[in-house]
Amino acid sequence: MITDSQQLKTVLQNELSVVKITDVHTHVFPADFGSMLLFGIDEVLTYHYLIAEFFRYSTMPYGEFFALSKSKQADLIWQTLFLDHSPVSEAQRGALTVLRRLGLDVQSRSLEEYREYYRSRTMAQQIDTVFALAGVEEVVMTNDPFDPQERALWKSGAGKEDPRFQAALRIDPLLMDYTNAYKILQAEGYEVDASLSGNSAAEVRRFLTDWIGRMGALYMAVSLPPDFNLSDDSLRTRIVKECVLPVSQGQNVPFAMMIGVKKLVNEQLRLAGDSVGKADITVIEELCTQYPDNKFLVTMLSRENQHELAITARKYRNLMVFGCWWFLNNPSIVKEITKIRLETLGLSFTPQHSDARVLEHLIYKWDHSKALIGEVLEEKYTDLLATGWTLTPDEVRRDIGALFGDNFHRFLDR
Ligand code: RAT
Ligand code: ZN
Repeated sequence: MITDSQQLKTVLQNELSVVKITDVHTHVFPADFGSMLLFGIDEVLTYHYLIAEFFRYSTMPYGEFFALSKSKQADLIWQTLFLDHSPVSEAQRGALTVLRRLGLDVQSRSLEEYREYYRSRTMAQQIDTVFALAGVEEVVMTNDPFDPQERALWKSGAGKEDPRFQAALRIDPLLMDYTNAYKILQAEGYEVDASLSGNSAAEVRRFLTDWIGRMGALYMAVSLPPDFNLSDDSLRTRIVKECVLPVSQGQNVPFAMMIGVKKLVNEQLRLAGDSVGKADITVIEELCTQYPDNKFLVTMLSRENQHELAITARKYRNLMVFGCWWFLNNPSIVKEITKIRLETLGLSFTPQHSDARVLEHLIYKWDHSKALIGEVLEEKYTDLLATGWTLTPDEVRRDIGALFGDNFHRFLDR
């Protein structure tokens, strides 16, 4: 039985340090994907979150920066974002958490010393080290069959060896750029046409089913603009209704929607050039109402959508809310959103994913998130104990397990 606040703190810390995390959305890959897995200090420093921050200070022409080698870009970012200014932003702090947890000397401020550490590391060793430090048991990747490099890897049988890496079928091109995507389907032997007529919808369903099977995908995913809706008669609406939803239901593979991205508001920043807009929650209500036998995983990018998203999840058990996505992954906002969700949904959601693009991101994203979620849980358990309710360490373990993976697996029901 937990009897006092000190004991509560200790139990929480212990459980958070041993919980085996399922990271439900990342951009990392297993070793047999070779160069698609980004790792190392230069990759950490050239994260697109940090590139955006670099250009807050630098007047360098964008093209000049992107023409540099990765290590030269990293040199510039280190100088500008770490040496010339104190690294107080969340992404800056993240890079330092990575160095510290890898056992490197943050005080030395020596990028060369950090690079030296990597000279003796293999990719396979680094994967083991990072997973252990982050407390991550498995990650769900972002797997794009429209990417020629990735498509070839899957077809050659890659991606099946390491069970720590689970697949998610990413279908942005199909929904956001059908006029080009259909050509790729055609080249792959699917009988589709530009206007989705005739047998096309059935062929798109066949394509989705084939790729879910080939990857063993846990869910299908797409990132969507703030104005996403299904009330128009666009090709996107038709593909969602005639292809994605039937396959999603038939294969018991949820449809994950990540809503609220304004793509490339500043094209010159490339991957760092996307922004955020407030979306309309109505589309989620409609989907959950009209397709009660479908399962939806949803995260939204704007802070303004978070309360209504939590309320919507109260209405629909076929909706699993997940993560504090991208621009929301700031400590102040993670705490706020996690509180809203706990107060609204109890423990029936998935509070965080890492969105790691570089292997070592797993370390900082989970270190920081675990601490924040732990603080919110401490507050909520303290309020609970004040009612006279009793709590055991086993119950705390159960609750933390639910938040960091069990809810997701239960929702998948596979
Ligand atoms: O957070 C990010 O790195 C974004 O660029 C995207 O990856 C986003 O999470 C996505 O999956 O589209
Ligand atoms: Zn992502």
